[in-house]
Amino acid sequence: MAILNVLTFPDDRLRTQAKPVSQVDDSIRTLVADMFETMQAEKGVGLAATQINVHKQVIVMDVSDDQDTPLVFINPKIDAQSGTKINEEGCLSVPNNYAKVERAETVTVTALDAQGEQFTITAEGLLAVCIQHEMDHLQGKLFVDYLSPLKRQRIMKKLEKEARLAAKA
Ligand code: K1U
Ligand code: ZN
Repeated sequence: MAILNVLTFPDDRLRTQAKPVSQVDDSIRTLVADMFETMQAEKGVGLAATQINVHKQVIVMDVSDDQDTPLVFINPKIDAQSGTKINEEGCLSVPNNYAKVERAETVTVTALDAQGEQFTITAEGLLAVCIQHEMDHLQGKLFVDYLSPLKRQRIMKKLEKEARLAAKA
């Protein structure tokens, strides 16, 4: 297993559209294992393959308190959604920045698991937020895209400055 580098906003590679997985094989299961290790090392509750510069429709997630309920979504599709709710969001690709984003309150998603088996889940709360956030990543979209241009620009300048300082150190 390996801890992989997480791309940081405004890296253009985060804007790549992920392609569907044609076969869930051992190379995908290795990717999934590496993504879980990376997510846990970065103390996140979700991770999309886009964030580690792999442009395949693969998401890992664990929103449980004890981090003992791993979920894998391959080629996810939203079948239904209802309601709206505003939640505070963060992102491992936009470190140390949080903002309120409006999303569907409940979503029903169909995807493949790590064995290639199809499953359907209806989610609400943090799981619903996280599913929508990670599915956005696969489309090259970030939570900062829901903010005003001014707020987005401020976050971008701050992260660019931090990256410059880190490169000098
Ligand atoms: O996509 C990512 O970068 C992971 C992201 C998922 C997410 C969590 C909550 C709302 C939207 C998206 C994170 O893991 S953010 C950091 C985090 O650890 C966290 C945030 C909220 C609750 C619990 C944990
Ligand atoms: Zn994110």
